Amino acid sequence: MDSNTEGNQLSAERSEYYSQIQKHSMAPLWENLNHLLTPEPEVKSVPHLWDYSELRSLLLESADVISAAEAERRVLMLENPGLPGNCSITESLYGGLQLIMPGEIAPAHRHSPAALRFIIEGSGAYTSVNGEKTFMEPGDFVITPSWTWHDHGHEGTEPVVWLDGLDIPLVRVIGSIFVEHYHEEQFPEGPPPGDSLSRFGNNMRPVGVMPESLNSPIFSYPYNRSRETLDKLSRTTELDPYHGLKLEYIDPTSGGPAMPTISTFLQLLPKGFKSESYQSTESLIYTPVEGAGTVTIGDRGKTKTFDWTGQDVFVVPCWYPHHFQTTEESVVFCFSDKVVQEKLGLWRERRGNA
Ligand code: 1HN
Repeated sequence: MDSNTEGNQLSAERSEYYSQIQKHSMAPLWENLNHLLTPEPEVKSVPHLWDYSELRSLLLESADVISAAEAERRVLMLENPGLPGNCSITESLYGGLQLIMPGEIAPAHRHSPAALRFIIEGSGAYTSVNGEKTFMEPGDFVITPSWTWHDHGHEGTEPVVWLDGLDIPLVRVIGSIFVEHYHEEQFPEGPPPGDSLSRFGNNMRPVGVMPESLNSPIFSYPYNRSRETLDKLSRTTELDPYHGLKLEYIDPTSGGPAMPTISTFLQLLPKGFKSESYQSTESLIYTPVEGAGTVTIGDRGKTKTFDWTGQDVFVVPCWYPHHFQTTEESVVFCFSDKVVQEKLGLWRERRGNA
């Protein structure tokens, strides 16, 4: 018997054995070890950009297809091309563009996954979280913590669009998904708009009040405040070669991230800035607010460069080296699963190509 025949016999024997053990819901680790443990992360999601100027009219058309009330939430999900059918923009996070038209109401419900909103266009719409309304303007960052009642409404005159980010894929893998519908269309009105921001958003807090949840009690971070901060700091702060001027949204009562499962950032990249190559294990979803530039994502030979401008959305998956180059002064929002990875001791970064 030559060695080849011997090999074939061996593999026939093995596959017979594998089908025997499969009947008992068992599988050989030795056939899987190499793809289970890779020297570096290998994720299915791929770098991708959604060009808002290209998809805006399709998004607005969804208002003719279905009402917000019928849809419950009228959202076009942004599905990563590497994860089709998964309702995921990256391995751990969900992204979608939500449209609300004047006069519409998206009815009250609550769920265990947490949500963030980043406003893309329009004004006059609000979201209510446990009865407190927040009117939303482009560039505002708004949080809907896990298991809080929320509904959306629109008292203005133009379409309003925001980017939804949820930790659904992460919560789903754990299994802890719950949803409940409120018995009326809207949750009863509670504190006046802006109440939480006055209470906790001015570096003070009411005496005797201890934070009750893992979430920031400020659930709206208005763009005008964040933008002004970036503007002031950019005059006095040395730029980070990898991040430009990057600020994290925090919970003022703890100093930690604003949400327990999603990290959120706003970043200024001056005109003509070229960042150094950077990679980290967090999967990032970006949406520029102002300005324009490019992002180059990937390794040797397999790089992709995307042109971006305000309102686009793009993804940098886990462990992809990337760098930015701007043609205008730019402000960019991004969110990721960094906070989860840090809590689990899994987050890593690599600066430069070393
Ligand atoms: C949801 O409740 C909202 O409340 C948006 O606006 C997107 C995606 C999946 C599941 C629930 C919202 C959602 C969602």
